This record gives sequence, structure tokens and C-alpha cells, in this order.
Amino acid sequence: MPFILFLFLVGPKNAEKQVKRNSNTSRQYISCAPGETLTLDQLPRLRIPRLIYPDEKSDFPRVVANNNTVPAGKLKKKVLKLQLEVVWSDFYPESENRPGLRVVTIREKGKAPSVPAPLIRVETGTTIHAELRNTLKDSSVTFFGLQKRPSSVKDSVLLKPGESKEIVFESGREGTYLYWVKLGDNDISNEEQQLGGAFIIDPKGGSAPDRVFVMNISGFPIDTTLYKNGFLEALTINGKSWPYTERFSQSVGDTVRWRIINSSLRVHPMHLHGFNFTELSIGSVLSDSVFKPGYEPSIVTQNMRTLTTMTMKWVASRPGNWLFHCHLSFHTAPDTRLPGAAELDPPNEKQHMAGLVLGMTIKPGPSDLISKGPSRELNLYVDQYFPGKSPRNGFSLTPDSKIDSNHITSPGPLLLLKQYQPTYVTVTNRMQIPTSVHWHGLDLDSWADGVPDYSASDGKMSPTIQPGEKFTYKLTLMRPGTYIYHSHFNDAKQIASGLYGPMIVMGEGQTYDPKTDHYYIVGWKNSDSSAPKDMLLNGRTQQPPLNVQTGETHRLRLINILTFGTIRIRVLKDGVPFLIKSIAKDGTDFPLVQQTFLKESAAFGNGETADFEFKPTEAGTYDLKVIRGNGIYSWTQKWIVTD
Ligand SMILES: [Cu+2]
Repeated sequence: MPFILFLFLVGPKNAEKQVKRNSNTSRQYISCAPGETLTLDQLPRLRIPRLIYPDEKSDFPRVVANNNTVPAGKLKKKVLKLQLEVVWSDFYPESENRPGLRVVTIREKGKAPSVPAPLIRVETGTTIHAELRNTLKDSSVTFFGLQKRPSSVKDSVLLKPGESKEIVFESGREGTYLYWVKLGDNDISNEEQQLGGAFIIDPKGGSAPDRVFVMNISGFPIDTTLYKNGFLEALTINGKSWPYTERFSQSVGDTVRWRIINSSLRVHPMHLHGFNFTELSIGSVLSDSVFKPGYEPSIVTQNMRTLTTMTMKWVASRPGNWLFHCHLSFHTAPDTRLPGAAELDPPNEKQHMAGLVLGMTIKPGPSDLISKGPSRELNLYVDQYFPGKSPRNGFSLTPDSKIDSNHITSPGPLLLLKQYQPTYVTVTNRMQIPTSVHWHGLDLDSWADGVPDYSASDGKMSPTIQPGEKFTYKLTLMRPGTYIYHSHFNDAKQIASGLYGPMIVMGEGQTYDPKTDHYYIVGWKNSDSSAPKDMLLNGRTQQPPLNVQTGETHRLRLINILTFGTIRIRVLKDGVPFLIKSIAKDGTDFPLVQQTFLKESAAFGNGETADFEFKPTEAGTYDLKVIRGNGIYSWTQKWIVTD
């Protein structure tokens, strides 16, 4: 063991130096999960600027969570009169009885301020007459997105302290957009992105019934001796953090239409459990691109960049409890909760998520799942290989597996599965900590979905698997493709500790050939999420070269299970990009018309998988590169191609 430990400590240092620090990584994350057992008057009171308590005297109006169902303003003869004011306010992103934040927000004149900002929703052909007022005494504010759409020219309205202005503009083309306000000089050490809201333009006669969800972030760095997380923050969807976000209910067969708006300056890979969704459009503050029929992606995760929008629909085709959440693990970590919720409450393992999570229940009804043929049983063991502050955990298929110092325990073994084969996976937890496994991207029964003490259907529930216990999940395998299994318990810590692995579902009649079928899975090496040391591709820093022959068609399966950060793939021959064909995403093959040749793939976020075809036509050496984020860090695998 000492020898292995030595390798582990000194091996990957070079990689570490090349990793550019992301602002997310400067945060300290604590391991305790929040509960709700202390009442407000039992809480020790921290005195930190911005932190407020709901039972203390305040001169400021209280923010209401805006569920985006009632448009702001008064509409008369195709003219919308809108009066918006920028005000200081008291914002309670969790329960109304827990600590909150004093922040600047937007209100309609005469109404309570709201997060997100008031919904602007009109039909195309409407004139908008807006009166804007800055009530702040010491800061200017700038409105963005109050102009006719679409536009490539960014207009803005600056209001000095105490100033008011009136503007008039046409709504423009239908679509899903947003507007937002920047505060003063906008000291970027503070994140003031509670000042954004939805701007929806409906076609004449209106849209099909939908819901609008806006993600906002407020974040203020504080003295870490006061509060371990180092930030006061609120990551909210329609003004609330999990578990206080709105809960939904659908019936089997319902078509669900959502408009998702990222009003923050961070990236959010938004992931739907259990179902593919159809992406109808991708937009921004001023434009919205609608996918042509036949070109609409069918996916489970969309990496939403800053200040962008997505219009999506999905069919609630199976009962149970489901999540739609950000897959950037820090954006759902319980550590993001405000002091008094995460820091001061006793740990409660049932609440291991916070922030950008929505929950919904599809009422009991028929299921769309198909299983056929003889069933199969697999045993998956979860072990802790290195204990301590930065533990390494891992999955294995054999009960006596030893640590592999090359792979440092992760990724877990490839689970090679067959379409429609009923597959039972028994997960045995041999760690000292509870866990749970999520089968990311699969259509399956809710009870087997792996969100502990939440995923439930048919009278069964995914449990928290306690140390020494086991649980058998049933996998249903509807679509051939590339998937991920990973811990869904304290994700930021457990995924970074190594609890992830690849899954490949082969279609009926297909066979898996490792010579032509390759996965590239990227995850963190270190579980100390405050300082990710480096990342591993297929559990390694160095990739072994591959020997292949010309004319062969290879499938490349790219998987991003980093706790944050995007990855891309490209192939170079003699330094020149070699075209690869994009053929699938999130376990769904593209129709032929959507398959495209690329010099380099798009950047995929956490929880996304994407498949490519690579057909080397000439002998020589090819460099396959998996590139992280801004390109400062990448891995290269040499492909030696001979005739
Ligand atoms: Cu996020």
C-alpha cells in the first residue's frame, strides 16, 4: 500500500500545473448536508453584511418568488405599459423562515419585488412602453434586453442613481428571450444575477400552454472563518432553491412544454432524469434559433451557456418522481445553502441536494418501458480505496478487486448492456459512507432511477444505500447508445472521488467490438472539490497508443462526468484537423440528416455524452485529442494507422 500511495501522490503533478483554476474551484465545500430541524429562534445568528433573518426588523420590501405565470404590465390595444423599479430588498431563496440575502432586485411599481425579475410576455406585434426607475442612491444601473427582437446590436439603458427614463419599442419576433440589469461598476467579486427575467414573445393567438423557468445566481464572498463555504449565495429556479423550488405534477401522456432561461453568468448543463426531451429552440437575450422539423435534438442534457435560453418539450410517459437539474455538481451542492440552513443545521442525509433542482411527480399510470427476453444479473461493488480528506472511491464487478494505480480506481468498469434485456444490478456499498447510483440517460422506472429517498414508483423507492447494505436496481434499455452511471448522493464529492463509469447499450443484433468501439470518459481525479487537482481521461493522464488499420470505421464515445467544465474532441493528422462524423448524443442516434462532419466537436457539459465516427483513410499517425474547457488542458491518444 505505501508504494501505491506514493505513486498516487507524485504521479499526476504535471497535469495539475496545467489546469487553469476555474472560479468555482476557489470555493470550499463542506460535507454536511442540510436539515431543517432547528427553528429560527434556535439559530445562532451570524452577523455578516447581506445576511438577513426574517424575524428581524427591516426597512426593505420582501422579494416574492416569481413563478412566471402572470405577465407584468397593463396591456391595452396592443400597447403594454410597464413600470419597472430597481430597489433594495429582502430575498429569502430557501424557506421564508430561514436566513436570506439583502440584494437589489426589480419590481413592478406598486408591487413586491421579485426574483426572477417580472415576466415580460407579449404577442408579436405589441408595442412596449416602459418606464424605468433606479431608486438606488449610490449606484447606477443598466438595463439590457429592452429592445426589438431579433437584433445583433446590443442596446442598453443607463440610469444614474435616482434617475427615471421612458422607452418605447416593438416586441419583434416570437421566441424565448431574457432581459437583465447590471449594477453600477458591477464588481465581479459579487454575482448580482438575481436581476434578470424572462422576455417571452408569443405568436399571434398565443403559444401552447407552457411554463417558464428562470435561473438566477447571487453570490457574495465572505470571510471563510465565519462560514466555511466562503460565499453567501442563492442559486435559484424561479426564485427558490431546492428543496423549496416549485413541485410539479403531470399525468402519464402529458406533453410538457418548458422555456428555460439562464439569467446567470455561469454555465448550467440542465439534465432531465428518465426521459429524452426535444429541443425546440436555443436563444439568447436578443435572438432565438428555432430548430427545423427533423433537426430537433432529442437529448437528456443541454449545456446552457451564460444568458441563454432553451425551449423544450417532453412527454411524461411513465409515472414516478423525477428531477430536472443542473449537472454542474457545485450548483446542486448542499454547501451552497445559506448559513443556518447548511452550516448550522444538523446533517440530514436525505437532503443532499440544493440549488438548481426541480422536482416533479407523474401520477400513477401506464409505463412506456419495454423489457424482453431472459433477464441478466450484475453485481457492482462500491469500495473506498483511499480514506481521508480526499478519498478515492470506485466501482468494481468483482468482490475482491484490488486498486489499480494506473486508473486510480476510476472510471468504474464498462457496463456493456443489451437493448430491451431486463438487467438487474445489485449495488453493494462497502464504503463507510452512504451512497446511491443513478443510471444517467436511461429510460427506466422511477424507483430504479437512483435519487435516494426520492425516486419512487409502483410502491418502491431508490434508497440511500447505507454502509454494508445493498440494493438491486432494474435497468430497462430502450435505446442503444452511450450512458453514464454515477453516484447521485452528495454528487460534488462522490463523483469527484471516482464514483462514475461508462455504460454502452448495444442494439438488438449488434455486437460490441473493442477494436472499433472506444469510450473517452473524463472525470476528476481528486475528491477535494475545493481544489480539483487534475482530471483523468479513462482514469489516466497518459493514453496508450492504438494500432488500427485503414478503412475501419471507429465509434468514439465521449462522456463528460466532470463536476464542472466542458470537453471537446478532435482528430489531427499531421497537425491538420481530420473530419469526424457526429452521429449521436445522450444515447440517441441522430437521424441521417442530423449527422454532420466536423473538424472539432461542440463543447459538451457535465452529464452529456456524444458519439462520433472516425474513419482513417490513409496510413499514418493520428492524434485524437480530448480538450478541456478553454483548451489549456488536453489529452492526446496516438492512433497508428497502417494499411
Ligand atoms: Cu449549474
